[in-house]
Amino acid sequence: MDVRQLDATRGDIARSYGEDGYVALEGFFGRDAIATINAEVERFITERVPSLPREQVYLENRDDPTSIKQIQKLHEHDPFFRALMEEGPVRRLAEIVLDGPVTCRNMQFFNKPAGVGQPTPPHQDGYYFHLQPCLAATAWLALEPVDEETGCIHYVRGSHKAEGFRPHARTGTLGFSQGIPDFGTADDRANDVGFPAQPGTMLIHDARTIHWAGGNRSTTRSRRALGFIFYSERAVFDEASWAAYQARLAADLASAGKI
Ligand SMILES: O=C(O)CCC(=O)C(=O)O
Repeated sequence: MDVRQLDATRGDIARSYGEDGYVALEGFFGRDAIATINAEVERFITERVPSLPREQVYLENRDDPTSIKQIQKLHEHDPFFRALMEEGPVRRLAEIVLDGPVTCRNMQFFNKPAGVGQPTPPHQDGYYFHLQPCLAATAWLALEPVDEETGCIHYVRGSHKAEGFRPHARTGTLGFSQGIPDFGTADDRANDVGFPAQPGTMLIHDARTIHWAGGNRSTTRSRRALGFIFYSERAVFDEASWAAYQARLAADLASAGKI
C-alpha cells in the first residue's frame, strides 16, 4: 500500500485498531517489494551482522551463527532499513493508529529458525517501553508464509483496554525477557485470535495488546518477519530507566552464556 491508499482508508484502520487493539493489512507490501526486502535482509546478515555488538544479535544456538532469532536496530545500521522505517507507508500507518507524529524507536528482524525457533511468551510491549503515557505501536511484517506450525502471531482482542499492565515476570526466553505468568485466563482464551500470514501482510498492535506466538515446529521452514516500533511524540520516554534495565539484562544474559 502506498501513503495515498492508507490515507484513503485511515478512518477504518483507526476504528478497527481502537476497537481490537490491532489491525491486519494483507498485501501491505507486494511481491516485488518483499523480494527486495528479503534480499536486503540477506545482505545485512552477510555484511553487517558479523560486526554488530552481541547484545544486538540473538542466536537460538550460540554455537550456530546461522540460527539468528533477532537483530536489533536495523534502521540505525543501514540506509535501506532506515528509509523503510522512516520514509514510507509503515511510518504513515503508525501515525494513523497513534493519531499524530511518531518517533522511530526500533526496527527488529524476528526469525524462528526451522526446528529450533522458540515460542514468543505472552507479553505487552509497553511493559518494556518505559513510556508515559503508554502511546506506542508495533508493526510486524511477514517476510515469508507464516502459520500455526511455524509460529504465527496471536493477539488477545481488546486486551489493550484494560487498566495498566498485567503482571510480568522474567522468562528464560532470549529476546523476550518479560512474560505474563498468569496468561491463559478464560478471557484470554475467549479473545485469542491467530494471524497466519502471507509475505507482505502487515500487522500492527497497540503497546498494551497482549500477544504471543508458538515455536517453530517445522523442520524445513523458517519464520522471518520485521518489527517496527514507533512511539507517539506525545509520550515521554524514560531513557535512564530503560538503559539501566538493558544493562542489567545484557549482564545477566552474558553471565548465563546466552549471548
Ligand atoms: O515475532 C514474534 O514472534 C514476536 C513479535 C513481537 O512480540 C512484537 O513484534 O512485539
